[in-house]
Amino acid sequence: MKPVEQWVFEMERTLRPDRVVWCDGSEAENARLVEGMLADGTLHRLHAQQAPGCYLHRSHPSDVARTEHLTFIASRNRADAGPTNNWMAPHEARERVFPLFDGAMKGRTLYVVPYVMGPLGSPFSKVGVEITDSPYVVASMRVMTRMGRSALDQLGTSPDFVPGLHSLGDLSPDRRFIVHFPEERAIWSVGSGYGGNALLGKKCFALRIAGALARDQGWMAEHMLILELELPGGEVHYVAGAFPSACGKTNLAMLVSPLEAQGYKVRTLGDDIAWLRPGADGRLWAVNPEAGFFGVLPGTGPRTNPSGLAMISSDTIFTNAAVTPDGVPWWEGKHDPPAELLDWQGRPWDGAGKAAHPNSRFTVSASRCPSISPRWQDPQGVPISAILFGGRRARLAPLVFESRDWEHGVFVGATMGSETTAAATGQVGVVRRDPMAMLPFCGYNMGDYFAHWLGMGRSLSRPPAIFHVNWFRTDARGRFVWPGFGENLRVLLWMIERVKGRAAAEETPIGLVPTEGAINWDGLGLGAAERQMLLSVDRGEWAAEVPEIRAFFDRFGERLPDALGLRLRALEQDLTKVAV
Ligand code: GTP
Ligand code: SPV
Ligand code: MN
Repeated sequence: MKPVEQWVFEMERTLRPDRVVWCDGSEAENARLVEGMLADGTLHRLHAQQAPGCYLHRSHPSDVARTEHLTFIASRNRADAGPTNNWMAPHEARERVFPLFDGAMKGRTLYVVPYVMGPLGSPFSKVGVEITDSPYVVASMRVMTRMGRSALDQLGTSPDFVPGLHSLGDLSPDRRFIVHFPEERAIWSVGSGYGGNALLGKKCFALRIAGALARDQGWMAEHMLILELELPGGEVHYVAGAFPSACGKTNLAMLVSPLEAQGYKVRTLGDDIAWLRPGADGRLWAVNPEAGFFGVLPGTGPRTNPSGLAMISSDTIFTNAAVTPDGVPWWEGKHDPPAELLDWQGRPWDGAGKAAHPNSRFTVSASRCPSISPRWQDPQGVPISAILFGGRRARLAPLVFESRDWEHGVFVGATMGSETTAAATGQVGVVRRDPMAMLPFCGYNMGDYFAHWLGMGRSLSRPPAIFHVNWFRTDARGRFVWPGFGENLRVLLWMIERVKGRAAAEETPIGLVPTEGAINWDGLGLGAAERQMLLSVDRGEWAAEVPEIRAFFDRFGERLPDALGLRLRALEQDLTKVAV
């Protein structure tokens, strides 16, 4: 028996399903699954002309987003999970969590879902196998990964796969656990059918488990978009960007250039996860391990994200969207609400509250993206010129600034703050530290993760420049000052000019901020006060941030790299220096 068969055989004994199906990823198999889900109400067919090949799924109302408080790292030593992760002793997981799988698939079908993360045949790709009792998860994994026969072929008789055990259980948050074993490279998830909790290739494997592998093997697994920027004359740059959940990765990756006629083009390689490695040329090379997009619906509209909107016009699974009685999906920001609408739970919408769930999402193949780059499946990846960190900050952070060098860039990433969003359950709009947008996704001690970042910089002779952006600054009336979306190109262009050593910048205590003349503001209709606000660095506000950063750093104790503590002291001194 192959190792994968052995594992499935063992799990069957615990799960006791009525049937076992090894998924081949074929069109016919998918059609069968969809038929079954239409019949039992897991899926609803959408409008044949206006949403061809599209389906609506309504998840359980208590299962609508990642649940970070129910997500655990089960390392032998608590310190290896670090202060920012929930830790569970492996024996406790066996005693508390594993019994929830006992008989969990009685009366259900067990699907074996083999999948590859990364382009097929790429030396950087990795195989995972998810066992699940959710046909919705199977259909989603087929879109989000290279799933089925090709994955089994790539695995062959090798034991080198990440096993992921998933059951819907009874969907109760009281019996919901998402547990990662970074030492054994395994995942258990029970009690949720939603997104990152259940599509185990995504955050569980490609970030938390892969991150631990990457630390050991000298590469990086990051919560990053990847985009391609073409300049007039054909020069091409690749940019990776880490923004926290629901903070703009998909939208930036699919940006439609307002300067297309002048030869500035943007293409998409990935919208959520990047695996990055040093190349023989001393540069950092990136691949997108995913094959699809699981993106935020609200805010996806003709002006904000026209490529995204076109991409999801067919062959898309909509989860927790609103819908017209005749089956056209709708969400806030798509266009004006139609006269009659059912909300995300299928109830007639009275116009109060949100019709679509704030974390409603689309699942669609990357190949449907009109702006997809011809290199998105390049087995070697693409060389990265610049890394962006970004948060959602109503105040404080300027539109953009550049770090002074790699080490300073790591400090900028490590000290990121961002307002929480609907992507995870809990309060929305509260500023929290979210280093490198990885707070919920780092599978080991984050102090060690910072050290790994510093070490990666030392292994690159031509490291990317590192920037910080903030599209979300608001005015006194609470409106976004910066137009965002397509206009973010102007910030990308300043960054690329910086990389090429041409654009002007001013030193500030936090890093290099564009001079006002270095950004192209033409046609944006922003007044002098607004431009000034977008580029200002308020020493007092930043000084107030320092104690919060220090308190965060202090949690890591000895595991915090000295360089970061020294950078914080230097920042504090700079901020308190009287300006001359
Ligand atoms: P995850 O998939 O959760 O990791 O999120 P993401 O980082 O891909 O976020 P996404 O691009 O889906 O954006 C989330 C929300 O922010 C959407 O409602 C967008 O409309 C909004 N958004 C994205 N970019 C901008 C921007 O430049 N300005 C403003 N004001 N809103 C934006
Ligand atoms: C995120 O929350 O960052 C997501 C959605 O990309 S999920 O796949 O649910 O994690
Ligand atoms: Mn994400």
